[in-house]
Amino acid sequence: MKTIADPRFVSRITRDTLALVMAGGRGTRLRNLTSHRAKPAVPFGGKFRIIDFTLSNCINSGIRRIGVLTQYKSHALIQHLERGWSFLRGQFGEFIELLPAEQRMEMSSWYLGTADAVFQNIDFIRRHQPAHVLVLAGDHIYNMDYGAMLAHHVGSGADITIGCLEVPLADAIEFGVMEIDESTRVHGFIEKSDTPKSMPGRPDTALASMGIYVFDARFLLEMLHHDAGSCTSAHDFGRDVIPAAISSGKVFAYPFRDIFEPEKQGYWRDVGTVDAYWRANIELTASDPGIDLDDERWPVWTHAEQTAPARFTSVAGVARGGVMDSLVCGGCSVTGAEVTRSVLFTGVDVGVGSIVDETLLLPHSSVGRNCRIRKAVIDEGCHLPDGLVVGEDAAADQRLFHRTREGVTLITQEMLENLEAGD
Ligand code: ADQ
Ligand code: ADP
Repeated sequence: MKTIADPRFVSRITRDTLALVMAGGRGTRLRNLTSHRAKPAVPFGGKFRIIDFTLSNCINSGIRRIGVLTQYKSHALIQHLERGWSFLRGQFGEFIELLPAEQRMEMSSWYLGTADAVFQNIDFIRRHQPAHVLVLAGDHIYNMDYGAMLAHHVGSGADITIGCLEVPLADAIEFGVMEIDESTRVHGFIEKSDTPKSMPGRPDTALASMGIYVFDARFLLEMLHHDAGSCTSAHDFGRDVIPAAISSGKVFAYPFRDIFEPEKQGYWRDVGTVDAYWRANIELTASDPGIDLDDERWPVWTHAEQTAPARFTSVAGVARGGVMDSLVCGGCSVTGAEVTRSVLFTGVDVGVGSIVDETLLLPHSSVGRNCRIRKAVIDEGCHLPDGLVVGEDAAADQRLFHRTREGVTLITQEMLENLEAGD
């Protein structure tokens, strides 16, 4: 690998990079949480939305030319980006531009796979003439310095560099799994195999793709043209483009490390299922949460609503009350209620005599009086009626709401409307 003598080496590469954030997938495994919004727009960690983490990584890495590819139910996502992410307005060539799926005249379909989504924006790439294109997923929670990955890409002379991490073999069926040699060159890549390969000498671990790729811009355009002409392709990076590139070009892996403690793998969460989403949020309430949302060296940007301070009120004659091991955002109000190991997103109310435990209350939801809510995800704007009990009777939770394999109950506004209507 080349030695990097020039101190401006990385900054020059990040300036020559165009980032494309794929934010169009539906995320069907998040069930009803994505019936009205795209997965990247799902609220996370109290005051953020999932896409904030990827966009913050770009900004913090010095990448300031960003296109966001939207498609499925993009209204909430677009609104969030306009409110929170419009500070790069094109001065100095810096921008965050929304690229909605257009039904182009000669094509009746929307984006097919991820590679097609990029192919449809080929003019956008050409216009900005980047040397490198960084393709990112808008639906993971992690802190990553893309500058280090880009430097690795340029240093190794790769056509494509794939971000990768070690995952338990049992989880590997959900990922693209790769085989690499000592020089980190990739020799095999299989997308979501039922029998994923383990790492050499590590039978319980697989090397998974993070679904993030650095492409040499010219190579990307060639690959996309080639893929677009194929009638057998699903036009997907993981299924089609990466395997084809391994035979025609140089593909390298970049092992994902913690930004500040490079000897260990960094924090990364795929919040693609209700269980994983619930778990990643609840983890934030631990004393050592794995990701520091308050690290000034790597801030997470967002659009935050203007709210009053959170309010905790005691009620005469009500013994219980208090909030412990929880995140509570602005505009919340907890009145004579007990909240433990929970995340109260912006503008949440918990009423007198209620107990809330291991629960996510998404923005502007509320819990009435004398409720007992355990291990639940309450969607935005849901108002739980007085006396509701969740998390104690699995059969009832399953009948009235959505109950996951790991026993998390998801409640949405539609489900509550059905409940009121007596369904
Ligand atoms: P998945 O995340 O399952 O696997 P996919 O569903 O193709 O792959 O989504 C990738 C990203 O692109 C997501 O952020 C999604 O929202 C977005 N997206 C999907 N289709 C889109 C479209 N048509 N337009 C715009 N955006 C779109 C991928 C890789 C695996 C890897 C995992 C890691 O394919 O190899 O292991 O990510 O999570
Ligand atoms: P999951 O993440 O749960 O596996 P996804 O819905 O993200 O499910 O993935 C299935 C594929 O279908 C993705 O490529 C996704 O972008 C695509 N997809 C989902 N919904 C739509 C839609 N409304 N229009 C086009 N493609 C979609």
